[in-house]
Amino acid sequence: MTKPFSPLLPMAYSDEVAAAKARNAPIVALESTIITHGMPFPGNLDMARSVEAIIREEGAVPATIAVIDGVLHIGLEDAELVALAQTQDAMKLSRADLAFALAERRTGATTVAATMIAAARAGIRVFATGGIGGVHRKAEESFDISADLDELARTGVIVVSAGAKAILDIPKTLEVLETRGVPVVTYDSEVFPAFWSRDSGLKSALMLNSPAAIANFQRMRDQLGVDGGMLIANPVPEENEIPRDEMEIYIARALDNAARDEISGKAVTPYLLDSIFRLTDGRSLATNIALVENNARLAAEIAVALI
Ligand code: PSU
Ligand code: MN
Repeated sequence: MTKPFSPLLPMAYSDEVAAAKARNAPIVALESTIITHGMPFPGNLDMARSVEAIIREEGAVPATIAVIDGVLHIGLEDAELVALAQTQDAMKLSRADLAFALAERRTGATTVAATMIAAARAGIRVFATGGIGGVHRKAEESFDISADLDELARTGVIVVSAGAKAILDIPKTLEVLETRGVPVVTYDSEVFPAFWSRDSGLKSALMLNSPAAIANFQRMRDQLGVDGGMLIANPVPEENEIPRDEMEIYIARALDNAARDEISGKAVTPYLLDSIFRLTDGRSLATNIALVENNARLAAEIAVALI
């Protein structure tokens, strides 16, 4: 681990990321909430390791981001990854509380929003995740809209995801992204994907089919002075998908369970993912891992194309 980046900001690079920065090599940021709150152990650790390996295979360097004992880590050593994957009480950090965890010397995992903030601070422009948070179903009653959407509007990081999680209201999520001026680019498909399924039933607004074209689009945004992030929606590979009709049955049941258990706030997304994991006998987890791996590969290709 290298020395903190600034005496005031407790931020530390892994050796691998520090070396990559020194030689200006492509780096891909990875979030950690998916490890601590998105998947059970040991599948979460397998996923975290295989995603890092895929990024290296593609010629880029992985930077898994997390807060450990009040230090913002940009890249984790393997022992740190192993420990984080088994941590029971990590905070789930977003824009509101990332600095809180640092100030109070806590341990926490970063969501899409917090990972974007950390990546931008570390000069990393590409980030791979599973699915972003968004507008929840019945948001008109609960007001539950993920801070991920606002972050995409304001922070200049390219986020590669498998679309929006199908537990959300996808049409409303896309409306908010459009309102906030976030480009949503579907990779190599005419339809916007729905995480476990390739087709959300919605047409994609923008489509590009090569990492070079995505890099080129980003360069043009930079030239224009249009800041903020963009969302790349990368459909899960066909052999790993669970079709939408089938997923809807599990999602409806998971939502019923959440309502019965009066789940709210930060607990909603982890609760629903866990509930769906049980309802599908673990099949949703295999799909989840496959789509994150697929996103890591594309993100690495984009990072390489951007150099
Ligand atoms: N995608 C997954 N599993 C997850 C998440 C995304 O496959 O656990 C996490 C991400 O960190 C995302 C967060 O930023 O869920 C959204 O949470 P919320 O809806 O509370 O903003
Ligand atoms: Mn929420």
